Amino acid sequence: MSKVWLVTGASRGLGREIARAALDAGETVVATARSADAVRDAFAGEHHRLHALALDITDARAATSVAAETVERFGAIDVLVNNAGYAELGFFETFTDAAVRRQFEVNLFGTMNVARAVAPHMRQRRSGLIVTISSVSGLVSNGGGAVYSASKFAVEGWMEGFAQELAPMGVRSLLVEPGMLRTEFMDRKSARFGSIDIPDYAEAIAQYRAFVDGANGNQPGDPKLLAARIVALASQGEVPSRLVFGDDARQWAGAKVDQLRQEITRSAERG
Ligand code: NJP
Repeated sequence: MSKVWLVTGASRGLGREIARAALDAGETVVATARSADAVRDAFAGEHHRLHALALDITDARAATSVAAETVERFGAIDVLVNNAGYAELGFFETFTDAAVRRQFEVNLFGTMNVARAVAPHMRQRRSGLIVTISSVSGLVSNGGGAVYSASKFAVEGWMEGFAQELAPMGVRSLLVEPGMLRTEFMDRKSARFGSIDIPDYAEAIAQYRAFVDGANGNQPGDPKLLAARIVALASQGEVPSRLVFGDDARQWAGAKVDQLRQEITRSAERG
């Protein structure tokens, strides 16, 4: 029987590919973004099992009504894909406090809003899967990515614990940590840059922006492949708790684990 998927951030990028892959697998998909028209345009009459709804994830009430409307119309939410997000890129001191808060408002609190709206329904049914699109930047932080990483580390910390709370009630969790994916994530349409000029950082920031502009459109990760992996995993009885996707992500995450392990050992030696 067809399952019901609720996907956030489905107007483009990874969310759109996940929605497409689920539709191609025969599922019913409620695809959301801030504008329902943007979602409809992205799929342009492709599927009768696609239902586009407007959802700005920073609006907790809207998240609750989208979850309720989905359950009322389709009887269930089997899979939630908490995907919507964006990046504040640049050096920490170049961000206003408002920009840092906006990053958390979307990536952390927005993602929590949607989970909070859907989890009661899944608990009640003792069934469901929450897929959270985090990032390898939720495991590793680098200069230029401190603010984005802070939001994704927070997502990791929250979801790692919340998953344990949900597991006894039959609700499963998959945290996804992709490396760099060919989406519009690094495009000026999605990414934002720090706005405060600090001469000490000027040269490093110029290099960082050149890196971002050069990487935009040339990222190694294929969002279609990741979408297919997620849809395949969702149909399995046993879902892993994490999916680190891409050679770049596995390298960075592996190096971080090695470094942590060394530091833990050295900490013990120091007494
Ligand atoms: O980015 P992009 P991705 N409320 O810019 C939506 C993570 N990730 O697909 O409302 C609701 O092509 C926006 O919709 P719209 C990343 O952190 C990526 O790459 O129309 N929706 C659009 O559909 C994020 O969590 C990479 O503007 C909101 C979508 O989000 C996820 O992957 C690497 C919204 C963004 O599409 C998808 O990003 C990585 C809001 N307030 C993790 N704000 C990567 N691409 O390299 C934005 O490790 N959206």
